[in-house]
Amino acid sequence: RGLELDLRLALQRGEFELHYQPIVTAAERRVVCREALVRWRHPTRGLVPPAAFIPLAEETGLIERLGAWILRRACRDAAAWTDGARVAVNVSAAQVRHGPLIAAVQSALRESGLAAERLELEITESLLIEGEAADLLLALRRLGVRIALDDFGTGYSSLSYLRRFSFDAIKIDRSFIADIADPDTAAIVRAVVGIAAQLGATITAEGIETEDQFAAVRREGCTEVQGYLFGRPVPLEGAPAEEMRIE
Ligand code: G
Ligand code: G
Ligand code: NA
Ligand code: MN
Repeated sequence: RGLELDLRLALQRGEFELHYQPIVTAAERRVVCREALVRWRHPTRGLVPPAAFIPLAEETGLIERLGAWILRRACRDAAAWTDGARVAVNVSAAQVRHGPLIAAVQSALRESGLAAERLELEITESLLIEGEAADLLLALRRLGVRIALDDFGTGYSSLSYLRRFSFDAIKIDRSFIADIADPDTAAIVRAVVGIAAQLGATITAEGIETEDQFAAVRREGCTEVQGYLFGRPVPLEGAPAEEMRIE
């Protein structure tokens, strides 16, 4: 496939960039975290969204090198932030299958000097199905990085994962937020907020687009919020023009 060859070349040429979306406190709208979202600046196709190349990177195993680059870039960017915000990096199940994630996290932290507790890895329920998920999460914990359960509520057995693993943050999937005007959905969000509080996890509401949705999640007790209402994923201001090579 043409795109696969392009992807290999893109890794060599450094055509990837990270955009960041803020996660803010519900109380004061203070930025406490920025989620890194990868984009491919293709020479002819323009800005390619991750849905168009992450699955291919996973199938071909290129996700190992791409994932390692994303971690290094995100940690290096965050180390320069003066507001002390965390950086959140998405990690897919295939990425875990294809490569030594622990080593990539360790070297990204070492190289950047970023404090481990400022790195948050966002994992989905599908990653937890992997055989070695428990060992992996334990090893990451020992490094001191934070673990967030992403898109909570969309998997097959969300509650059983909460019982087996411990998380620093739970991100309620944006499908719940889109529907939060419905009293039953609001009741589910309220219950998840209660569970997170009992487990000592931060609760983040994703995909907030309107003031009404923001008011509703605040009412239900969400402490951190993310969505177009607060900011879209954008390149860092004054992002260095110089490219960081992918090894
Ligand atoms: O940014 P956008 O909404 O187009 O992202 C679409 C999907 O791609 C999301 O599910 C997101 O988690 C995933 N994604 C974005 N950036 C990364 C990344 O750096 N690594 C991985 N594994 N997935 C990513
Ligand atoms: O799967 P994950 O939660 O990592 O997906 C993150 C994706 O969600 C990003 O690609 C981002 O562009 C998208 N996103 C972030 N905020 C909003 C929002 O308010 N509305 C919608 N529809 N998508 C959003
Ligand atoms: Na995410
Ligand atoms: Mn999510």
